[in-house]
Amino acid sequence: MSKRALITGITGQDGSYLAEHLLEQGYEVWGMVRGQANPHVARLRKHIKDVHITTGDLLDQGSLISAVERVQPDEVYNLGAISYVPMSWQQAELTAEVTGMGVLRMLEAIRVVSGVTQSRTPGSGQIRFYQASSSEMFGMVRETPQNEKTPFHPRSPYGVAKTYGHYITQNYRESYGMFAVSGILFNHESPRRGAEFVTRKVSLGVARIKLGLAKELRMGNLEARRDWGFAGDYARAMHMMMSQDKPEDFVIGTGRTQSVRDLVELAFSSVGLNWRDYVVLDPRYTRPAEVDLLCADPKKAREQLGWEPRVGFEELVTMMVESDLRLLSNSPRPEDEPFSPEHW
Ligand code: NDP
Ligand code: GDR
Repeated sequence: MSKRALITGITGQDGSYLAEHLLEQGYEVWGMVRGQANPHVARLRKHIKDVHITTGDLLDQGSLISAVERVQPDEVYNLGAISYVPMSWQQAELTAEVTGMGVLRMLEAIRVVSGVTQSRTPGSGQIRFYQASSSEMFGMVRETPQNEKTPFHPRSPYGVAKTYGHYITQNYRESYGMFAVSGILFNHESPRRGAEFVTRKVSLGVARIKLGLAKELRMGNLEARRDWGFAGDYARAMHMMMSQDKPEDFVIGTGRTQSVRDLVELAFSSVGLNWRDYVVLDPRYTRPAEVDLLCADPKKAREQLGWEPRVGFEELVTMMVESDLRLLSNSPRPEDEPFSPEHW
C-alpha cells in the first residue's frame, strides 16, 4: 500500500515541488487548501494532476482535525504560512496566528486524531509531522555558518512566529513522543517563487528590462547576504528527514553566501546588461530590522541524510532569468500570477 501524505501550503512554491517529489516516490498526495474557491488550486492542478484536495485553514482548529480525520495521512508536511517577511510587520498578529499558532493547531489535530498521550517514547505515534522552520530564526547571528546548535535571535514578527513553531514541534516530540521534525531551511528559490521575493523580483525585473517592458528595477538593501539554493533540492531534503528512524531537526542550505548585489549583478550580466545602469535604490524596500548574513552549515544533513544540493547559485539565477524571459515573451503582465504555472 502506498503511503499517504497531507501537505499544507500545497499551492505555494515548496508545496508544488514536494508534491511532485512524493508522487515520484509512490505516495498518495493530499493538499490542504483554504477558502471555498482558492484560485491557486486550478494553477496547481494544471500541472500536478494527481494531487487530492481537502479543505482547511491553519487558523481553524476544527478544520485541521477534520482534514486529518478525512485523509488519515501517514505523514503531514506543514508548509502553510504567511511567509513574506515584510508582510509580517504589516500583519504581525495574523502572522503569529498562521505561521506560529497554526503549527500548534496542526500538532493538536494529529495528537487528537491519532489518540497520542504522554507516551514519552521518542518517535512513537502513527502520523509523522514535518515543520517548515526557517533560517530567519537565526536572525542577528553572532556565529557563521549556522548549524542546528546556533542560538536563535529572530529579527521580524515572521522569524518570531517561526521560532514558536520550531519550539512547539520540539516540545510535542518530547512531551508526546511524536515523530515531529523541523527542517531549518535557508532561502530556496525557483521559477515558481512568488514575485515578491528578491530572487524572483530580480529575475522578472531583468527580463522586463531586456524585453523593453521596463527601464529600471527598484531595490532595497543590496548588502544583505543569503544562502540561496534550489527549491527542488530542498523538497528532497524534507522527505529524507521524514524517512529517518529517529525524529531529528536538520539545517538545509548550500554552505555558500552571496549578497543581493551579487544576485543583481549576475542576473543582469546573464543577459548582457550592466546592473548599474538600471538598479535604483528605494528606501520603501528596506526593512525595520534586517537579517544581514545567513550561511548554512549543512554538515549534519550531508553526513546523516546523504543530502547534497544539486543546483548551484549561478545555474539557479540563470534558470530563473531564462524562465522569466520566456514567460514575459508570452504574457507581459505576470504580476497577476504570484508564481507562474506556464513554466512548471
Ligand atoms: P509560499 O509563500 O509560496 O506558500 C505559502 C503557502 O501557505 C500557500 O500555499 C498559502 O496558500 C498557504 N497559507 C497561507 N495562509 C494559510 C492559512 N491560513 N491556512 C493554510 N494555508 C495557508 O511559501 P514557500 O512555498 O516558499 O514556503 C513554504 C514554507 O516554508 C513556508 O512555511 C515558509 O515560511 C517556509 N520556508 C520557506 C523558505 C523559502 O526560502 N522558500 C525557507 C524557509 C522556510 P494560499 O494559496 O491559500 O495563499
Ligand atoms: P527573506 O527573502 O526575507 O530572506 O525570506 P526575500 O527574498 O524577501 O529577501 C532576501 C533579502 O533581500 C533583501 N532585499 C529585498 N527583498 C525583497 N523581497 N525585495 C526587494 O526589493 C529587496 N531588496 C533587497 C531583503 O532585505 C533581504 O535581506 C525568505 C522567505 O521565503 C521566508 O519565508 C523564509 O523563511 C526565508 O527566506 C528563509
